[in-house]
Amino acid sequence: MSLFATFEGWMQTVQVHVEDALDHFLPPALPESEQSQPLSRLHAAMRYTVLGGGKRVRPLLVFAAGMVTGAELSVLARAAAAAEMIHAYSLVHDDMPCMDDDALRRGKPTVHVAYDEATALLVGDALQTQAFQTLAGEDGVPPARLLAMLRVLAEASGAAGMCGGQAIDLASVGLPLTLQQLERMHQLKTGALLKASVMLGALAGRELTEAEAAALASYANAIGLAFQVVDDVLDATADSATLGKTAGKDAAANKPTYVSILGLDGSRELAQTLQGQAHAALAPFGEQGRRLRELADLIVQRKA
Ligand code: GRG
Repeated sequence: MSLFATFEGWMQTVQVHVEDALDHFLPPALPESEQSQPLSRLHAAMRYTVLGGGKRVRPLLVFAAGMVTGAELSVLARAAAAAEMIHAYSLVHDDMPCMDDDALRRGKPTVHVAYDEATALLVGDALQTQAFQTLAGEDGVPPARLLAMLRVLAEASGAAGMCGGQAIDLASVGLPLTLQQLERMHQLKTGALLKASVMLGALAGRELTEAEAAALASYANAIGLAFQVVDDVLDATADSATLGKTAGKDAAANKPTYVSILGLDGSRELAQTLQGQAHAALAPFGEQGRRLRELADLIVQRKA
């Protein structure tokens, strides 16, 4: 996959690789014979959840970071599929009535609506373990490196990352959070998995120096926050058809957001500042950091 293709061409190539990898690593579609019916329904619901939708931002970050360290495409495909499975599981659970209670995701009925609540719960559980099974099956990196990759994904997904952030989010409805508290929540809820995607891609290739690892972490922190700031702006300004999910939910649920604290202009300014920080952090990587730089731009300029 050439570094010198256009960004759009590179993105399309990555997205095809990722779609193939997800199709391959998800449990297969089963015939609906009587004996296999419950399993066939679970497999179908997992495939409904993951395949053919979403912007694939986390897989793109995995592949872009892999270009910095010259990682093999097959290793990146597994890591990207694993990160996307964790993300997809979090969306399924987040949409359930006991959490954010939403009926629309990626332009389709959410899993508990298309199937039922118990299936949605199981889809999330099974996708989470499938992610680790997928990554653990990699034999193209040294075992110690693979262990480090598994740890990065586990830490980002669990109580110290996404689940912890979700707990803070659920407890924050109607509360006047400070900017610092809001930032902490998002660092965990969405930032941790975005950062893990960058680190997974980088770990898939050559050894990083400490300074390089710190530079990548700083890039990842900036784009993780920028992603959320832009999400809040879009939630307040775009329509549901464009977003493929219910727009205006945060205000309706009385949730603190960047827009509620900084206003629209202040939020847009912050997103641009974070974009600048992300670019600056990539300086040591020169041309190898090009795809990461372009992804930072995409995250800040996206319209959905
Ligand atoms: C349920 C454990 C658990 C965690 C849920 C990530 C998350 C935590 C909830 C998602 C809620 C939400 C809509 C957050 C805003 C930012 C975000 C993660 C948006 C969805 O990610 P995108 O825009 O979605 O990358 P696609 O569909 O493009 O993959």
